[in-house]
Amino acid sequence: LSPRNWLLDRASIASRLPPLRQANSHKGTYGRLGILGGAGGMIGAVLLAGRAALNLGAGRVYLGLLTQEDAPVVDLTQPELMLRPPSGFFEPDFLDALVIGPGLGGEIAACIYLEQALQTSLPLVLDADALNLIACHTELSNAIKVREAPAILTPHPAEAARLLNTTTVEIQHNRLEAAQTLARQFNCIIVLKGAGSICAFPDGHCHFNTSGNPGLSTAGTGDVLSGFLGALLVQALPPENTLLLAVHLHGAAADTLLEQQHGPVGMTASEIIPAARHLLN
Ligand code: NPW
Ligand code: AMP
Ligand code: MG
Repeated sequence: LSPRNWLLDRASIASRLPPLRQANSHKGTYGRLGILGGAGGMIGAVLLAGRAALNLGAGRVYLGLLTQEDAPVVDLTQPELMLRPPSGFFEPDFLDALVIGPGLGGEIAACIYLEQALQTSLPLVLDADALNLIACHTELSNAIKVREAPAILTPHPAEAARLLNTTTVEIQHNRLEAAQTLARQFNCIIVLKGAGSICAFPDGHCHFNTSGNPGLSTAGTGDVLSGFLGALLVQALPPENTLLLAVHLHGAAADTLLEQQHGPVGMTASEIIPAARHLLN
């Protein structure tokens, strides 16, 4: 650790929490989030992100699914979520922030929506297949670099390897350097996920997360993190605070489950959501 690199622990998030809710607030006070992804076979990724966003306090959450066939029109377990055609997400003034990538896939429609997302002035969370598309298309990576609005990129080690044109093993051997390179290269905020996630900023400073456990090593936990990030962005938390709070809370929720239940085996992404809500309130 150097003076520019800090541990991200419980004490460091205390000053980064969103303000307490005002008695006369309404859903409009807490923002409108769009989440775009969910190609065939990966609809669950968007549903998890959407449920995560609602439970961390987003005022309204809209889900845009890429899948054409047999697409659900409502989430019967979480009917508060609004499922809409993704094209409507780009109407002027419809959203306050956009998460794009969970289960997005790599089809041409995914590429077109990502290009549109990068052209907006919305704060963005770029996750999963959005990162894989950016790794493959120079025009998309250039579009990020020239954006002025904030973007948070959330690669796991394999996604980081694709972005940096290297291997997962190399990333894991040089995690700090990889996170810093990505932040500088894209001029964006980065979380390089995995045990001890590293949050890196374009000016070179980093935070090492201390929460979390191997119970999180299960499908969908990254999708939940992207929903947490989106929820905090639409509640107007500054992007740096959004990243640090969401990353720490996500791991801390898993730690609470580990303490309260029988161990890490069989922990699910869905269970992280109410545990994080409980910690935030
Ligand atoms: P290995 O196996 O070690 O070589 P992919 P994905 C590596 C959606 N989902 N440390 C590891 O590589 C996502 O949103 C949908 C080291 C692993 O095999 C995406 O859109 C779900 N290595 C899409 O699926 C739930 C690590 O990465 C490889 C690592 C594909 O995303 C699941 C996998 O990466 C999923 O979220 C670590 N900490 N973490 C749903 N319910 O709809 C990862 N790796 O090939 O990018 O696949 O992450 O599953
Ligand atoms: P993804 O691979 O996109 O589903 O994201 C997985 C999430 O779980 C990330 O937030 C990781 O940091 C977290 N995670 C996975 N495995 C571990 C682990 N062994 N310890 C701590 N966090 C983990
Ligand atoms: Mg993921």
